[in-house]
Amino acid sequence: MAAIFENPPQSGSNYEPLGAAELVDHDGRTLRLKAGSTIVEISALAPDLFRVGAFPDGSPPRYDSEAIVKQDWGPAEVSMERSGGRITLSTSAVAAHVSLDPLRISFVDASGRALAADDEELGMGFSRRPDADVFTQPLGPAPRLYKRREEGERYFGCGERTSGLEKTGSYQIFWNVDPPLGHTASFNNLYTSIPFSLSMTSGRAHGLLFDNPGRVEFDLALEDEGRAYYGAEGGNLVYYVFCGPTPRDVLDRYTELTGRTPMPPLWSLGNQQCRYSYMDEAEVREIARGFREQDIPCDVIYLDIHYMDGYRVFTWNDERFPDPDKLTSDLWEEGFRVVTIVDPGVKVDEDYPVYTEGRERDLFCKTRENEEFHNVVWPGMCAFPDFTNPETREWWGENHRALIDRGVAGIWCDMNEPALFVPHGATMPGDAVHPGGPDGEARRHAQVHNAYGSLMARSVREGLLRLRPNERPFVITRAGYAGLQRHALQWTGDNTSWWEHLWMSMPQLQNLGLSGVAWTGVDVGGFWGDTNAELLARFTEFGAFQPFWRNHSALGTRRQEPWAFGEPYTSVCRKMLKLRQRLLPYLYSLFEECHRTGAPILRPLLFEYPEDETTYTADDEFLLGDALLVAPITRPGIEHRHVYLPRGCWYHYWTGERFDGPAHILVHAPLGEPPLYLRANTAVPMGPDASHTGESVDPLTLLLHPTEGAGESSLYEDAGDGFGYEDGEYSRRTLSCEESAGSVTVRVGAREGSFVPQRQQLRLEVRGFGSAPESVAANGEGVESSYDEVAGILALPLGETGDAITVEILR
Ligand code: MIG
Repeated sequence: MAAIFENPPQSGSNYEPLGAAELVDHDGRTLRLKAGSTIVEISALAPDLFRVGAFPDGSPPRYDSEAIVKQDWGPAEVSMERSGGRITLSTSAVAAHVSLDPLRISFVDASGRALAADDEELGMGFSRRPDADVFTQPLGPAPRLYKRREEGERYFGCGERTSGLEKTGSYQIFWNVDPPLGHTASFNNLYTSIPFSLSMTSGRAHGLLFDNPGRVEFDLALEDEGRAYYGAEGGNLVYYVFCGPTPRDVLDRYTELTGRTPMPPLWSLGNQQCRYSYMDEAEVREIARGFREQDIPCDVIYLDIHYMDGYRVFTWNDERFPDPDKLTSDLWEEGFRVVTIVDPGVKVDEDYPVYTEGRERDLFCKTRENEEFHNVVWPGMCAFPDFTNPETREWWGENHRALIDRGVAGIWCDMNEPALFVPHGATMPGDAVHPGGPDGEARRHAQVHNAYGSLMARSVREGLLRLRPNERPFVITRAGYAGLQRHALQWTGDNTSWWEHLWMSMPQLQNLGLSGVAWTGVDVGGFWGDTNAELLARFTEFGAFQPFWRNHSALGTRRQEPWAFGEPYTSVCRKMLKLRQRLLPYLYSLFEECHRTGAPILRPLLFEYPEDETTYTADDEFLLGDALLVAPITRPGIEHRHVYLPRGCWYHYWTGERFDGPAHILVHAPLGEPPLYLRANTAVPMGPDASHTGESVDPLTLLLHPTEGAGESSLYEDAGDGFGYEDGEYSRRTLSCEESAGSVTVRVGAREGSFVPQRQQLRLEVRGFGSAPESVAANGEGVESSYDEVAGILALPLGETGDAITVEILR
């Protein structure tokens, strides 16, 4: 197999920046220029979003991409000015300056901040390979883009990465692979590629998406600290600049362009248990029983590859799982859903209809000699669906009937880099052919490689929507490309049961969140290798706060169900999983915010406190929404750690102790009490104790720590599944809290939307009272409240009518 083309980053051979350009045409929003035989277009899509495309050798501009969901941006208010050798394209927020000789593009926002300016010397252009062979030729010239690094500019994002949060001074490769037997912090590319960087410059953010699904490389001020390089092996030079100025603005616009995370079914936020594999029906039932006996909440159990007949996708192994219908319906009675794994490899087998049908309908990938492309994965020799073909996607989606009709609730897409076994750790060669592009155009694998996983996930989501139109699909993917968030959640693949990987989970998930992928999780406990009691307990202390929570481990490793190590570890896991269960109303509200605005659920501190540069390196702590700060213990035998608290007032969740940020503190965190801080005046909605999400809804508690000042949050609810919320069947209430001169005012806004929760009781739990309050009134009238002297907690019932409630408390 041909080696992947080495694209030397900054000092490559045969690189020629585009030279002098002339204006050919312009409409309301786009400048069209010509530099030699290259067409360059610069478009203002929105006041803070620009797109640049360069198309060499007379090839026509095109922007269709698996990453992009929004092509039509409606009317634009853009003005164009020309003076001498310079054209300026201005929106209300940003001006794009284009110097014509040589062609260089830069952006300046209304505050005068320069961002994403072309490097004066290197600009953008193409590198041509005289040595192009059959493998590289279809890719054409290699696009390159060089941006000046502004003073103090620091880089983040880049999707699923190993190592720390900040990516300044790093080299990033975007090429989906399945690293055999796990990865370490020195690995570069993993399963997913999101060629997007988020820059922070003195508190202000901008982003750059380099939209090319082939092999892409970034050099973020490594070789030259004065510039960043974005380049690909071939294909288009198309990039988008998101001007911010806050990280929230960047993510909002980025997810408008590439798609938002869909609303999840509520049950999928519950605890989930997996293993490679629960081998048969008896074992699955035993695990389910274990959760209920141990009084540990759980909503989902997984079936890994052994449920299939000889690993043939869309089949069942009759010996291990003789009656899947009965199994899934019995589990359902106990409050469990079943999720099954699906791999892309289809066994080459004349007696297997999935294969013969795929072959007859010509839905598989080909070799360059136009034969069916084969390689070995679990089932033995396999063919691989050409997911670029809409017909393949529809067919693949339809095949899920074999699982859905057996009561399976969700689908887990694995091995979709695609991962191949020959040679070990391989993926499809770059010269393999995807014959069925939507435009009837065949593409080389190298041109679409990183999109393969997203396209598979897309076919599953679309298939589930056709099979069960009234249910929200639950789809997990391992591989994907920019925009994958609109099809599936991402789990980060095969980590190892190491303390280092517990720590690394944080920067991994934070950078995914900064790259539009907010519904994420790592394998809790670690996948490869044997976990141990303390590691599992500490992993669970962290994992309870992930958007997607799943404990998963590999074949042949030590068991790691939450009760695997006995006391005190089982109790720690139980406590954390119960806490997560109680946090679901809060988490669900965050998912809705994410669905609406692209704001990550698990956030780096810099997302909320961009002006505070101390947060830029805070990669061993994170925020869940804006009300909770989590700082897990990630070392063995340690009970103390440093925590950075950003500005504002924070309360230690377990002790109620108050801290005023910004501050560096040392915290005591014995097993079972991971450092967790509640932001003052920000209500956190919490449900009751429950063994799974369907169990109980009463009461809903608004947990609050008031202090001098004010804060706001919100509670979002809907049916928890289905699409009624799109027609207004949801309930949103604002929650605000204000304290001044010893008087606390809590307001629960009137319900917006037509959804009426089943619940009967809403209660307020106000913490931090040194003595019983002098008076408590709701809507002007005295109310029964209870005061717990030891804990300093005041609790009172609030009516559940949906009307606005104002509570006044005098300390
Ligand atoms: O080659 O299906 O990342 O979660 O348990 C291993 C077996 C294939 C890799 C996935 C892992 C899963 C395993 N799969």
